[in-house]
Amino acid sequence: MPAEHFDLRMRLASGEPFLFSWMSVPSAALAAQVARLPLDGVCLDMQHGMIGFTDAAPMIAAINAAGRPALVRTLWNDPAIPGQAFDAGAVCVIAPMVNTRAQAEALVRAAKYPPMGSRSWGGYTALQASGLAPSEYLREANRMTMVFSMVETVEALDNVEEIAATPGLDGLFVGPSDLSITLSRGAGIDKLGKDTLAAMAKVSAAARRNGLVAGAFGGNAEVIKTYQGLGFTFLAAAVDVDLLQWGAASLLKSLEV
Ligand code: 3PY
Ligand code: MG
Repeated sequence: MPAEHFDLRMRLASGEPFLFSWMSVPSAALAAQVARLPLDGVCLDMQHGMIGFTDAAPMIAAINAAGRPALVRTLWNDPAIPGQAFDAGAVCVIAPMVNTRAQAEALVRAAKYPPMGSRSWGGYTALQASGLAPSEYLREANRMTMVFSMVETVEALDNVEEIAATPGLDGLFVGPSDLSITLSRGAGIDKLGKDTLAAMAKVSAAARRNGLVAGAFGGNAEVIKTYQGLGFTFLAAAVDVDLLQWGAASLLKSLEV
């Protein structure tokens, strides 16, 4: 049996909300703290955060040491990256800007061992983090490790049924900022706008129809609650720098007389 925090699929199968922090700061010391917050996991943002792979590897180790699932939002839908993240001990990859069925198939190929895909062997750190012997890891990896394709453009929205039916894909993850930017043809970011929410309802329904996990970037309580109302269960709850700012603001507020 893998270590409990390593079996994200089992945890998500309960259908209970999974709320995770979103890190942008490249620090293993901070990751160790963030992993101990009362949230369900930690995602490293390697697209818009300042985190490169040499930063991510010790951060993933710190998150695993705290007994939480480590997730990675990759820089791009590059076939080299999912295997590298999983080898380092992450259990979930969220790939940005996946717009077509062919791109979703390429993502799954990169993330899974044969016969589902073409991931290459070498997960030394993943063996320690999971507590599995090599043969057990090879047997369990395609089930344990999860891969989400981001739906964050009008093109992806138009193709969402085909993308959601991609064999081996585990979930859809909405990037509401980019989605609202493309829906409005660059006019603005509106994570709670009517068009954004209608688009997100379509994504949630496609996920449900295809047995996928419905995920999205939330970022604050109002957005999280609204997205939960649309059926999203796997939600980025808050960014590390926002948590610090909110903490300071709440301290000052409680000092007011
Ligand atoms: C988006 O909202 O576009 C995202 O990628 C979340 O960070
Ligand atoms: Mg985005």
